[in-house]
Amino acid sequence: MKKEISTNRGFTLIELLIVLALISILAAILIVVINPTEIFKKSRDAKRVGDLKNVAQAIQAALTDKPNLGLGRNGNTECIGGSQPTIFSSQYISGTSSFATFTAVTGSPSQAIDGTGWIPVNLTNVAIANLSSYPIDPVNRTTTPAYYYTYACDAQKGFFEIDARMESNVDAHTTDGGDNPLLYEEGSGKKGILPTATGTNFYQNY
Ligand SMILES: [Ca+2]
Repeated sequence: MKKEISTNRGFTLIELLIVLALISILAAILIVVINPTEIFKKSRDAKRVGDLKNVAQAIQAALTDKPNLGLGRNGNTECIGGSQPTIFSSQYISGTSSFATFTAVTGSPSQAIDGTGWIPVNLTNVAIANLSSYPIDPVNRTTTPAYYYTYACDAQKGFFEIDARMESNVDAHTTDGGDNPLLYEEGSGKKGILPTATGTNFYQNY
């Protein structure tokens, strides 16, 4: 009778320890070569660019479908040219901006697209605009260094602008076709239509 020799031998403790040591050395090398903090920053910046492009395209499509669509609140009084021009933001900002007539939005931001959200444009009955909620910044913080989204509109011209601040991809601040070298801008009002969004005009706590 042929004797079967088992080759299914388990690892010894020493072998396991050696493998674990090798894995930890390789992980340490990877962390040195690839900075995970920077990877996360770039990932959040990619989301910011995508979010702003999506919102701008949704509102632009809605305007094409419904040219009289309100871009602000209260009959557009909170757009530029109205009696209470407002900077809407994805995170609560207290106080006012340095641009005298601009007042930061107050209250807890909502992502609703029915006109009650942090962006006041009501997309509820606009089938062409395929957006389920208004995105907020992945950090969404208004304390220094602040990262949040802002929105403003010019009702008379029918223009709007949505801005974000990049953590790593700061080149996007100057290659977006807008007029503010400190923010990433999207929307029909990003170039010379709305007041230049430098410094605290559109953004606080850089
Ligand atoms: Ca810019």
